[in-house]
Amino acid sequence: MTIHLLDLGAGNIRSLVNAVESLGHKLEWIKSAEDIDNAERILFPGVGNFGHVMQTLEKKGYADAVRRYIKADRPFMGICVGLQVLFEGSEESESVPGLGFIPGKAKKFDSADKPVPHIGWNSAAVRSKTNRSVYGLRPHSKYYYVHSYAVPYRESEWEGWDVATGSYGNEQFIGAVAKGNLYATQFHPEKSGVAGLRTLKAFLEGNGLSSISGNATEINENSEGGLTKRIIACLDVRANDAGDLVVTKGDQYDVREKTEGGEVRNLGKPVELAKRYYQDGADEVTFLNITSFRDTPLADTPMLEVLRKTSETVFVPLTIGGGIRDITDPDGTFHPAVEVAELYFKSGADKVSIGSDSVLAAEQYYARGKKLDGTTAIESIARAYGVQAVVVSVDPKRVYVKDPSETTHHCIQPQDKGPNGEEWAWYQCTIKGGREGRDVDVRQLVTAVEAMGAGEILLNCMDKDGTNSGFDLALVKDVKDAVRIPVIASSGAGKPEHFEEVFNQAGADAGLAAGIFHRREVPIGDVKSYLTGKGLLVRDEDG
Ligand code: 1PR
Repeated sequence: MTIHLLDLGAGNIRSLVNAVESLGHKLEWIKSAEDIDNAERILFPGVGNFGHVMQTLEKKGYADAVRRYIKADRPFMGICVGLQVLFEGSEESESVPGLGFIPGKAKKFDSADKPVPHIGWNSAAVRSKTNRSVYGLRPHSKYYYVHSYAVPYRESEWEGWDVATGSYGNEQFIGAVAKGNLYATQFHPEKSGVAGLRTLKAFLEGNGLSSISGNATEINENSEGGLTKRIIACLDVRANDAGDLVVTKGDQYDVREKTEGGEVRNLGKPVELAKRYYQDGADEVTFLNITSFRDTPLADTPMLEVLRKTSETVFVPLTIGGGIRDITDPDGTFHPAVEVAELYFKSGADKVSIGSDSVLAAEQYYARGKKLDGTTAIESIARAYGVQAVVVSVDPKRVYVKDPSETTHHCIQPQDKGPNGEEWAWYQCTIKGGREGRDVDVRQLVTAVEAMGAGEILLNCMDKDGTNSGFDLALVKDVKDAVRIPVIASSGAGKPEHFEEVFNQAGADAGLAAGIFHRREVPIGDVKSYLTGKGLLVRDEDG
């Protein structure tokens, strides 16, 4: 059967298209209201702002056709904002009514006790008391969410609907909702691994609501809610001396072998390794193009092809870093950062990670007296694609001091003392892959980029990178205390215990590693089972 895609052109739908095709279905794009009237099965991935999505539906003349289609109980699946528009409205756009098929309204998560947006793997546990399976949703499965607004769950309001919920802090929200042939998920099935593909398949094949044997109460109430800690596999990618794109890995950012000739270490092919990590249970895959400061025409950037290929088989979020900034091609063609990012999103990336450019932007922010000017890569990309799509990658190096009074920079006490027994250090931000230190400390950087609208911090530490000696707990904790956005701890992971430390002692939201996964020293599954044994919530490998 042909599936019709209602795409309003607002973001990365390559992954959804790939997911549907991987399940053996053909997709066609809706181009007119008539296409909606004639469709047999519609997928609606709403992306971006609620008001904008509703207004675009109206402007294109689709809203009435969608209303007719849903009223006739024909198969329709909304995703993310595509779920929210089925409700009466959203706090995000107070003056714009939703389609109104489901009672209730989306509200912004309360950020007093937790980071907003809510990013990561959470439950969609079915609440209804009936004995049936709802689109293959399983109580212990985890699904990938990225959103700031959600419909709060109130038991009394759901008569006649099958509802699945997640919980975030002390808020319970709608993760999925179904009635007849109408199904909608707040999470992204195309980014939710095996569990996501299972629910998508149920919709595509018309197996939404079916009776199951067994005890419904047990299924409904035994699920663990809440956001999981994420385990991220990171692939540093560059061309080796023969010109082939390889995954490499440095020790304190030096990626060349210590032997004579010093070749670039080659740990595998990017697309193959990403697929392996997906199958092993990585919650996200990050690619860093580590020699992006070299000039290449934008369209020839080999990472675009890596992303296109990877997104065909990897159904968890993909982040791409390296070279996200304003670019001028060797022939003089100028590309603003938002255009560079767009090319990556269209190739399958869910987030872009900005390193060097964010340090330079922070310098200017302080030079202007902490004023935003709206022109930075972070601001322009966050405006166009949402804050959740913008990660800032930090490459700090310790500068040891005997006493904090020796510097105006923010100092902390790392676990390791300096070469002369110093107990304090400030963390200097670097650019160009650690090649150049700037007069900005990590505290200054992360607070500035949070103000600019970064959605997440990827916190490396050059002193720890490749050492297998554990994350820099003091640094991670210090950054967690300074910002509200999620922090991914990176650099130094050597064993599962290190992840537990960084989650429990430093409060990291995600742990990222490279070397131990590339060298097959510690499988991702071992990290997760260790964390489960310690009572931390993680996503199971089988989804
Ligand atoms: O500055 O926006 O063009 O982005 C360049 C990106 O490339 C930055 O995110 C920067 O971190 C990264 N990068 C540049 N040079 C290197 C290098 O290694 N020579 N890699 C580099 C950064 C650090 C992590 C690594 C963790 C975990 N590598 O990505 O994966 O430290 O490693 P471990 O688990 O083995 O300890 P821009």
